[in-house]
Amino acid sequence: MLVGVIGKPNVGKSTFFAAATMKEVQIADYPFTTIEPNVGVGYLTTDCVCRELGLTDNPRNSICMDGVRMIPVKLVDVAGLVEGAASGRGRGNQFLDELRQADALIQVVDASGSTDSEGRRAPAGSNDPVADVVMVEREFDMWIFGLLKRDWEKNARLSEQAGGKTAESVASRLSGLSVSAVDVEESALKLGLKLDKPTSWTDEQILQFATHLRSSTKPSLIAANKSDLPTSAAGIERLKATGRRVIPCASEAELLLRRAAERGLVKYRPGDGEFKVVSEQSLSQAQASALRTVDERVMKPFGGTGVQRAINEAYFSLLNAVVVFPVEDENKMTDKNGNVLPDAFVMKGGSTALDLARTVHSQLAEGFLYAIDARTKKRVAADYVLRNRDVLKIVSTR
Ligand SMILES: Nc1nc2c(ncn2[C@@H]2O[C@H](COP(=O)(O)OP(=O)(O)OP(=O)(O)O)[C@@H](O)[C@H]2O)c(=O)[nH]1
Ligand SMILES: [Mg+2]
Repeated sequence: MLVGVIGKPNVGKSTFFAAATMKEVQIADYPFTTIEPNVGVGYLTTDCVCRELGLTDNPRNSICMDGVRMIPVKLVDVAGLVEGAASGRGRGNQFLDELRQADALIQVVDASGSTDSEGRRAPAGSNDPVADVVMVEREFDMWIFGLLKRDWEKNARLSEQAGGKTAESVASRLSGLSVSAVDVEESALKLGLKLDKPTSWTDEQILQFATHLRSSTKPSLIAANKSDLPTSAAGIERLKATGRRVIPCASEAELLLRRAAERGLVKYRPGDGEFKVVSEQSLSQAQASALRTVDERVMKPFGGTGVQRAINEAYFSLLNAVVVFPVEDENKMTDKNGNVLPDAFVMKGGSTALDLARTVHSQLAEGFLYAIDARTKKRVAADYVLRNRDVLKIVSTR
């Protein structure tokens, strides 16, 4: 699964990405700092099962930090998007192409309203963050619309003459966007559009259809960034009033805290609602003052920086993902080398025990017999739907 970071230029996408992945990337106060996409590994966090089971674990594919399991997940940060991007303005279509593979999107917004519609610096509070969200969504929709419109009439006539298969033909035109024929059918049904009569669809209907497909196949949430600035409070309220999923976010503060934690200056885990200074004496005056500001403007009013929360919600709320712990010995909760709770896998919502087997090893899936719930020692079948924090042993002939 892949989450894309999207938004207008200069809103803090790369700062969000850098904080989440600790990768060094270019960050600057002007539009189009990012040209080529940054791909990196961030973490999804969930309560580890080690404490509940009274175990000291030795994770292999993930990290356990004081009872919080951190599982690597892929993130991609792309160039900023401006009005007209769908028809090639700015970095245009190319970066939209880079988001094809994304399963969900985090739209970073400058909630403080201190950048204009093109991402140039502007007086704080002068720009409406809701307008930015609408622009970004519209460009995405126009891009899908453009893909659909290419040869629409010709393809529509052909599929009418052939009697059906319109859903397949539409899905194939959006290939790479992970849109299936079923997604196409669902969107058409919801909008009352006749798939057996595509020649009758107006441009307006095709655009509505593009919007529906975008929101159903690329679910998104809003990271209302720069929440540390005074004008952000109003921006966050406006964004929330649209009914969208909004998470107040302070990417710069998260980046500062993670770097300080890495250097041993503070105790802070991604997602924590507070941090502790390890020793006041080891901080320079500037560091102490920066940390105080983060505490006053971010941690106290918002209960956290929001970066980790945005990633977790993208997986858990938008994609209904679950984290599952496969083990080979369901009594000791270990792998064959005796590592306790070695792995944690992120699985799409609705995945089954057989899907888990496939993720662990294709041979395990080929010889799949059943799985054992390590907590209850009960057997579950191939079609058992995984639940968050399941600990399972897969029993296979291979
Ligand atoms: N006050 C404040 N400033 C921030 C925050 N996050 C980012 N910034 C600043 O916003 C500016 C733009 O940050 P970037 O991360 O480069 O933004 P971007 O969206 O990747 O920009 P492009 O790549 O040009 O589209 C920089 O000056 C950052 O320091 C934040 O949480 N609070
Ligand atoms: Mg950038």
